[in-house]
Order: sequence, then C-alpha cells, then structure tokens
Amino acid sequence: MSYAEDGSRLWLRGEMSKDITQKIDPNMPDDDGYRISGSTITARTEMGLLYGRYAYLRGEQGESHPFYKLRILNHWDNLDGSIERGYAGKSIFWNNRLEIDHQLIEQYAEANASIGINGTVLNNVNASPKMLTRAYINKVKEVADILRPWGIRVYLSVNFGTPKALGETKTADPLDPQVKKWWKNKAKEIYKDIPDFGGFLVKANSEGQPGPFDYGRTHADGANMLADALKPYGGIVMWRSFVYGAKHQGEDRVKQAVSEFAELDGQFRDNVILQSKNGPLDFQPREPYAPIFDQMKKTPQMAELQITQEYLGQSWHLVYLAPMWKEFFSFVKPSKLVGIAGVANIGLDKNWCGHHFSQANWYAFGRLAWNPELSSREIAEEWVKQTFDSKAEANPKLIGMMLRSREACVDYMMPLGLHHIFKFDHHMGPQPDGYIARYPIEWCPVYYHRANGDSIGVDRTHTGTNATSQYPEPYCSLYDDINTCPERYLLWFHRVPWTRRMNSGRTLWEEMQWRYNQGVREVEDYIRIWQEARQQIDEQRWKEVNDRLQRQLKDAKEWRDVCLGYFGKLQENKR
Ligand code: GCV
Repeated sequence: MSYAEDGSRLWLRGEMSKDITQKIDPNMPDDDGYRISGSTITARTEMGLLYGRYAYLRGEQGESHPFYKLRILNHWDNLDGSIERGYAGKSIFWNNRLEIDHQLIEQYAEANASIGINGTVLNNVNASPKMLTRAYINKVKEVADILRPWGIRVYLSVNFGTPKALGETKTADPLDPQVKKWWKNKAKEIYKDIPDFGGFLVKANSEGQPGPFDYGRTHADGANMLADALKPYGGIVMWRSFVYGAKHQGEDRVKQAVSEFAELDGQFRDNVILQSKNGPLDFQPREPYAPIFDQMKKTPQMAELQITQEYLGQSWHLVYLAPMWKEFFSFVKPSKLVGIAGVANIGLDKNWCGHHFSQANWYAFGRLAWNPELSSREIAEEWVKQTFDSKAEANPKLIGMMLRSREACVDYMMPLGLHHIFKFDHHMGPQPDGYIARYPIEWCPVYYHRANGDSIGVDRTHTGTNATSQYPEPYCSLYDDINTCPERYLLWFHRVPWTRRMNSGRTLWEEMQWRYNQGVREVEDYIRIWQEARQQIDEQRWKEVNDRLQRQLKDAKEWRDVCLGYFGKLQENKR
C-alpha cells in the first residue's frame, strides 16, 4: 500500500513487509485474533491474519484478540447525501444519482479493517422508508460486496413505519399479521442478496419517529417483531433507548430511558440488543454514565458513542475523545456490554473527517472496540506515529495537547456539570438564555441550567427529580449528597448557590470564571505548541490544522464571554 502525501492520507502508513510469514492455526481461540512473533503472524482465520498485518505495521508483538464481537460504525447518512450531524462533507455512500464510488468505499473499508471495525450501519437512524425499496437494497448489496473482503458487515437503520409509509400495509402495528409478514418477506429479500447482512438499527418513538407506541404496543413488541423476521438468518436488532417526550413526557429527560425500558427487561428476544448512549442525556462533553446500563439485567446491551463531535466543537475543534470514552468505561465495565457502536465522523472531505485530528477519534473508537483496556495515551501515540512524519512522533507536546483537549473543551463549554446550553438546532456555540416556546422544553438551554441571581443547576436528588435514585450504590448516595458529589457533576445533580465554597476555596461563581478562562488558556497553548511543531508537519496539514485552531480559540472565548456575561448579569440584577 502506499498513501498519497496529501490531505486524503489517513493514519495508515508504510509498505507491508514482503518478509512476513503468515500461518493459519486452527487451535487458536475461536475469533479473529492474531499472534505476532518476530515477522510471523499466526491466526485462526483469514481476517485474523489481516488484522495481524496491520498490527505488525503498528509495531505490535504478541497475541491479541477482539474484546467485542460487534464493533460497529453508525452513519447518520441520509439518502440525499446529507449527513445528520456530519461535519466533513456529504455522504460517502449516498447521493441522488444512486452511484457508489467503489474506490472510495474500498479505502474506507481498509481504514476500518486496520483498526478492527467489523460492521457499519449505512444510513441515518432517522431513517427514510425508501431505504428498504428495491433500488436501495441493490446499492446496499453493492456496498456489502466491497466491504466483505475486509471483514465488514453491513447493517441498516430502519424506519419502524416503513411498510405503511410505502403503502404496502394499512398499519405498522407490530402485532398485525400483515405487518409481521411484510417484515419477514423483507428480511428474506435482503438476505437473498446479502447473506451476511448484519441486521437492523432502530430509533422508534423518539424525536418524531414512528414506533410501536403509536399502536399502544411496547418497545419489546416492536423489537421482537423485527427480531423474529431476522432470526432465521442470524440477524440482530439494535434497538435504541434514546427516547424522551413519549410515554414519560414531562418527567426529567435524563430519567426517561430507564422509566421506559426497565420494566421491559427480560421481555426481549435473544437477538435484540439495547443500544444506549454513554450518558443519560445526549452526547454532552461530560455526562455521568447512563444508569440504564445497570438497570437492564437480562437484556444484552451495546454502548453508542459519538465520534462526530456534535456537541464538542464539531470538526472545528481539536478534541480527542478517547479520555471521555475511557471515563465511561471506568463506570460501565466493558464486559457488561456485548458490543459497541460509534456515530461516524466520516464524509467526502478530502481528509475524511473535516479536521485532521478528528481522524484520531475514528481511530480511537476502533482501537477501543478491539481492546477497551488500551490507554488514551497509547492510542494517541499510535495515531500520531502512523499519521505524521517521524519528527512529529518525537514531539511529546502533541500527545499532551490531545490528552488534555477533552477536559479543556468541558472547561470552556460547560464546566462543573453544566450541560446542554448550546445554540438551537446546530449545537455549535452557547445560548444560555435559550428558550423558544414552540420547541419541546427539553431542547431549551434554560431547562438545563435554571440559573437565577441566587443559584444555578438542576436538583436531581431525592429532593428534586430523584434521578440519582436510578443509580446503584455507591453512586446513588455519592451523587445525591452535595458534599460528596464530585465537582465535575455538581450542576448536573444539584442546584447550588453562587456563593458556595468549592474545593479550591473559591466560590462557585469564581470557580466557574476560573474554569472558563482555563479552557481558553488551554487552546492558546495548543496554538503555541502547533507553532513550535511547524517544521515537523507537512505544510498543507499544518496550515489546515492551524486555521481550525484559530477558530477554536475564537469559539472558546465566545463560550466564556457569553456564558459568564449571562450568568454574571443574573447576579448583578439581583443586587
Ligand atoms: C439522529 C440528538 C441529535 C439528533 C440525533 C438524535 C439521536 O438529538 O441532535 O440529530 O438524531 O440525537 O441520537 O437520535
């Protein structure tokens, strides 16, 4: 392989050595793992050999096995080529011409295979019913055929109302015999073309999507009906728990998934997996872990992480996400999950992800899906080494900048447990005074900070919404008590007077000012580090990253000035 020295280059680098020896060993554990000893790669399967070859390029030695069987990217790509929360151009799969770029998809496949990703959902969870029509299934087959040699299965997001929306049934009620039959036939049609098709991902009764609730049925009724259709072929249903505003409308939004799903635990077929976001709200720069992972005892679960940085500066900010995902794994043991999904940040942009450093998040997702024990630092070091030239590899400041970048983002966007004070719709930039009467209240920033001249934050303890009660001990008590709640979650769980003394000795208001400023200082530091690294990076990528760092600094200052301005005013008005 060789990779052009231009912006399209991904992390992959180096020619595969001609001297490697490859051996199949049927006595190795039954998965796609590999063993590397010197220049000999041994594996049980051909895929294991492929993974081993990339590991060899990374300089690995020894034996390694995939932790998760399901290591899946979720593309939120629409059939017209746009991407929901996509910041790197249009879809690599879909365009109005129904044309698949084989060479591009092959490059995508190789990049994924090099980090062990073995599944991909080709379309948005806000799914178009058209996805399951003949013309599109033909295209899915075309993509599946390109991905197969790289060990990647295709999956589709499905709109629960598809048969009705296409006018092929009168209803989409999951208990209706015609509806069941329609889905069975559809599964048969898909598997005829794509025998290794992975299954369906479903967003139902969430943010306006149709679902079983429309017919007085439960999520289990809906998921099981699809699971039965896929079962004969070995397919799975990944049913999302990201629901609010339906059955438990009016309840604290962060509680609604547990309220809706806990009572259904044990009712799902064995080929249904519940897929939940890492936090109980929505991919904020920092959330406590989602308690649904503890509440569902009998249902297999997957975590959904967001690689595309919807709430973390999109492709404008350098924010390395591995530390955030490792934080999640420090609360939810990797072994509790049967798989892991990442909402992709990939588009037609020449550098694939918009920001060169956003590639590191795609890379980190794959590496953690293979081995969640890897540290953020190890992954960052691997990525820098394979992405930039050797002079850059030797620069520890680049790694340091990546490792600090998530915490810095939290500081300049939403310190101390603040959350969801983003501008409406596009979620870029602050809008602390955000309230629009015609929108659901759960979209309005004021719902989340509830600041006035005295206090700020949401009381989610036993005296408030009691969201803390959804956590097991020790977290329930820890978070419930303002004196033991970690400061990083303070304003998530508590309503706090501005005058409260923090661990630093500063008042809450002073601490907040310190944090916002600290976030800005960090970005100023990235710019210094990047300046110093100029000779170590090729001119094109250096400049493209530099431009985005300047934008990041401007945005960090905007967050600081707008939020401190707004919260400061509230206190002034009180005096
Ligand atoms: C795909 C958030 C995002 C939506 C997304 C939704 C989801 O609300 O802003 O764009 O829709 O999450 O995960 O379903």
